[in-house]
Amino acid sequence: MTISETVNASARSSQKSSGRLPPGDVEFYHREGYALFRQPVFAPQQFERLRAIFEENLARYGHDDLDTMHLRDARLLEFLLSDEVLDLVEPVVGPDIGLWSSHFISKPPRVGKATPWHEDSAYWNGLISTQEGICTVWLAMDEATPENGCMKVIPGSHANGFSDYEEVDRAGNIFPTQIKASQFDANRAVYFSLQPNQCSLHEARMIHGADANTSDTRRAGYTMRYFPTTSKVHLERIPWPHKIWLARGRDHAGNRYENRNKMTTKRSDDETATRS
Ligand SMILES: O=C(O)CCC(=O)C(=O)O
Repeated sequence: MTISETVNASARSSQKSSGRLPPGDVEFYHREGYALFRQPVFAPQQFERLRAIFEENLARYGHDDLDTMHLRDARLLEFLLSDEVLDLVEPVVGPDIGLWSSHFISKPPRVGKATPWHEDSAYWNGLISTQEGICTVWLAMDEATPENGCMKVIPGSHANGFSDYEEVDRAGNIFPTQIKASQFDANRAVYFSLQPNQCSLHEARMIHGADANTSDTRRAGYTMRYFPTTSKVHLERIPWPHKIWLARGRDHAGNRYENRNKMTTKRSDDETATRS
């Protein structure tokens, strides 16, 4: 284990599981690499506001250009930095949380491409000091089913994070590569059917993907991604313009956050923590 992995592990083991995930689900997440939250994440009106922002951006940019939308539309930060989401993330990431990224992944009816089997960690290799502890909240914007291409995962596959990949047909897939079939047993896949405003959480090293949308209904999800701030984000190595936010707690790794000087932590409710 590297030093930063050790710090991450100890941050997690000392955390309270007082958030929105029951302790059993937290333990399941660490063992299997994912958790399902089949309750409304946001209050109905708040979710409708998020959906309206999503529809506006979809109409403006199209299905294929919705990555890191919060860098273009600051209204999304209300949701990405909300207690509703961070209270789900804290029990698995720990008390000190950074906002790593976000992406609306929208698959239109009938023509939506597949998300090939992959590990997020393989795509982020070298951009952050460790992939351990990074968590994605996948919020269903539409109902997600096996027919319209809901998320699918291989339980317990988050030990490695760097499988062998091969090229895949770009026309039918949203990424250019997939994990070689010999590396895992696809028959063990678990499909995440979700209602709108419910979510799943998965660990960055988890093997996961989604089938093409062969149904008559759209499948859109909002991926909200978080890292433990014991990890160092190498912004200078990220080959696209990127920014990170301190979402909760404090930094341990000398990261440069967009909101570094204006963070109010939830834990110290009345206290505004000014950071230099
Ligand atoms: O929504 C999808 O199709 C895939 C999502 C995904 O790969 C992720 O959240 O990391």
